[in-house]
Amino acid sequence: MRTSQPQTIYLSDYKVPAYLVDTVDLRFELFEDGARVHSTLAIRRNPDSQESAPPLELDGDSLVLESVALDGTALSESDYENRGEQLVIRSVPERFSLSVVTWIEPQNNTRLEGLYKSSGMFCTQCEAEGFRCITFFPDRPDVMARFRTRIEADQKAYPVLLSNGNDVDRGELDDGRHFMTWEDPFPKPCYLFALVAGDLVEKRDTFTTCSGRDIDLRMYVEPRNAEKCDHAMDSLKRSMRWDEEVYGREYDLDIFMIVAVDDFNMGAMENKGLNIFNSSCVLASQETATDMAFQRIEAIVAHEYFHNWSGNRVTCRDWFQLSLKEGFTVFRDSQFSADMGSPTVKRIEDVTLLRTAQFAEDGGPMAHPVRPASYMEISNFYTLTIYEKGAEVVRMIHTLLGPELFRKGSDLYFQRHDGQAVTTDDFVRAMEDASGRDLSQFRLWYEQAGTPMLTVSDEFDEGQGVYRLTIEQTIPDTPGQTNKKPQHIPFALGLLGSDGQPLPLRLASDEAEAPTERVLELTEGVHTFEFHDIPSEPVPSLLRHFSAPVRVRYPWTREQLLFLMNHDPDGFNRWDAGQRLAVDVIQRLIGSPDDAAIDPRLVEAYRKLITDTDLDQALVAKMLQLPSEAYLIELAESADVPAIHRARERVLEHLAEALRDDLVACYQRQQETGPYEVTPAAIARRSLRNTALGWLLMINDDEGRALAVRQLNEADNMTDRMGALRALVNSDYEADRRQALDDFYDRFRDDPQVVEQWFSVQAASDRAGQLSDIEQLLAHPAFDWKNPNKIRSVIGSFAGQNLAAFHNPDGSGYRFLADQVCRLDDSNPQIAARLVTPLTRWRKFAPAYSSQMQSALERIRDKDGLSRDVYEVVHKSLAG
Ligand code: B3K
Ligand code: ZN
Repeated sequence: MRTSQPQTIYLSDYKVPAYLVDTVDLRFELFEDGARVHSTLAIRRNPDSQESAPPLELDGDSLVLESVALDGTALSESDYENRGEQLVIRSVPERFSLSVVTWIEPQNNTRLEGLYKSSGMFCTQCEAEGFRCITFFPDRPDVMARFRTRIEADQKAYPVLLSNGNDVDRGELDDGRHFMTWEDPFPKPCYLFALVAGDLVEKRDTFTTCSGRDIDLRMYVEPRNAEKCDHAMDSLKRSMRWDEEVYGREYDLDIFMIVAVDDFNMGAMENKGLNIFNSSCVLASQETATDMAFQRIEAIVAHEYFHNWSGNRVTCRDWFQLSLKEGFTVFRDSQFSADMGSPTVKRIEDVTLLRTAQFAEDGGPMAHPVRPASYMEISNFYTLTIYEKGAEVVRMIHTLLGPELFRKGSDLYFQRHDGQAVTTDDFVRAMEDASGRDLSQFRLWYEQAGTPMLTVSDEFDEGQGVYRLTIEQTIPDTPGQTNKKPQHIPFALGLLGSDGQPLPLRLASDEAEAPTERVLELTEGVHTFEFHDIPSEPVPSLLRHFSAPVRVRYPWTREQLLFLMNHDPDGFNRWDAGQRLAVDVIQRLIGSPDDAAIDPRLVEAYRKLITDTDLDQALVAKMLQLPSEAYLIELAESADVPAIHRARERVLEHLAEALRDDLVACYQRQQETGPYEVTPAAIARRSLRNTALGWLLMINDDEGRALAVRQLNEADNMTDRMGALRALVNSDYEADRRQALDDFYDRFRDDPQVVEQWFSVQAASDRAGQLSDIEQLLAHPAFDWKNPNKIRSVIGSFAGQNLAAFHNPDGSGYRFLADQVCRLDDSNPQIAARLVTPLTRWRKFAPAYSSQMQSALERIRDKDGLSRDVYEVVHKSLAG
């Protein structure tokens, strides 16, 4: 817990560590009332450090210090200073061994950082600064050591004892206890340390690497989850193969382990050789997990596995470099998912997240560069900017270099920095050195926050056959940053002729063979490009594949958007044109009378999507999703959420009424024929069917209702069951909704992952998730204040997805959220700080809302003993 005013930490203050640790020898004695940790460190002065005879400073948090010995001699209390958060020994030799014994209480650890208990098992989470909650240590990623770990525990309660590396010893002890010793040959920062002890079942498989080594793959789960491991195991093997084929990366240890735990602050953690997962991000079966969950699990398993190279073998010098491993690894997992499924759909999903949530972050009070210059609490910087924008930055390098040079660059990066803790700049330099390209201006993407805005205008000179495109870039001010420099932006585009055919893009009139798509490189404030031999006024297809994380402003007409929806060879831009058209229609309706007309062209465009079975059905399934309320808010100047919600619902209802018969036909056409599969085609089928169902229930269609009830009872998979449940929950059929929810709960009450979905579908619904309903969910016996998934599925879904209810004009939603944040701040500050996010956006909303959001933030600010996590978010949000 915080004892003083939180301090700001600056990148510019970085100093190399004064001492290095070569080896760490750990012995854990695990008991029900606590754990004793014996640590012996082999320490030596860092030859690169300029300091002369610096004191040894070790980090610690919530530790009871039992003893300290230097080179085997016990130190007395006058030899060291235990400042609580630091253990300082003023004078130490050049090279020595330090033995420290600490006592900790995992059973009372509700922050879920360091060593804690979850469903009766011991587990750890050390990134970013959790290792200091286990023992005193220089808890920074540029101190890399070889770890040896002995775990001792009761044999019956904890038959499985795991840590990083290879198991080298095991045996029995007195009193029914046993031990196991693990040794990790690869030096690693302490944030990658992990320990697990529990009564778990083991699932085994093997993988033969490209050089012919057999790797032992193991998953450890609670016995009731034994049947839910296959998908993750298959995903792991696909990831291992893919990383060999696409990046030339082979796995290094002989064992790779995955453990599922129920109480976990985030999705998963890439500890060396021992990945720990939130149960909801690894366990799946057809009956209990939706298609989305299957895809998410595959992506997260891949992401954590890929970290073995991008993160573990080559790690971060300091936490300002977090995107070095996260941005690159998200880019790698998105390439993997694209290869495993539909690349266009994957791109649409990534861009949707980026444009709604990351752009909002980049335009809000917590905006920070991909490489931040300062922070108070590093846990607050595991953000969409570090992860998703960071991945977009790597993607742009890939676009600028092309796949071959990019691969040369990544090979050089891994070879040059293997075993080192490095910076984002080292990554860019490897890309430069391998490709010969100058990326100095490109580096601004790491330094400047804010989403660049590209304003595009064009003119067509019919006489000359020249089409001129002018692109101006501006980057908005963000906290602490003004007057930004133009960035280096790859801008992919194509031009379509009046017949819908792509035109050759001749940048010079004498260019013979011209491509129909080009990547223009923007480096200045304004650029004008001329395209020659253009027969008639073209329709531009701008920023294809979303080639840069920017906003584009161009005066599209609805005709142009409809034309692009039908003809653009870039699937992503077809989808984007549809989104822009729908946004335009919805925006015009906001605040207008209920009988205002809705453009019939939108209806016809959607009719074509629903009825034309020759179209790519996976793309169609995405195109049918109207822009979300969150995205419409992001686009608004001063958002009135209930008005946005009404306008969007009116468009949905209008579409559903006009297309009613086509929707029923679409539903019937998409019936499942074969066994359940998670392929793009099958996912699209289920998505289309469930979209049709949802729309029919929006208009209280009795046939739709009957279809939903039948689907709910007969579904053989969770996607269809959840699709029907969601449709009923969001409908006006109140009795059916209640019945459906009760039946569903009775069927799945023993499965926490499904109960989380059950909470979430209600909390996110404007029909079933009014504030009084949310309060009832919090009082439900299955709700658990210690379990982050439950908190997210009720409170997070309400504030993040049930936007009309959260933004109730009476301010009750805001006060409710503030109260929950204050309550959680004591038990789990990381989760509390995440939950504040919707309030931090107060400047986006119309004054009646924003003033009440500010009051809610003030209410949190005034809580006694506020954690550093929440302090930082709340103070930055209220500032300025
Ligand atoms: N590296 C972890 C995230 C750790 C978050 C710590 N607050 C998971 C991941 O990104 O792979
Ligand atoms: Zn990661």
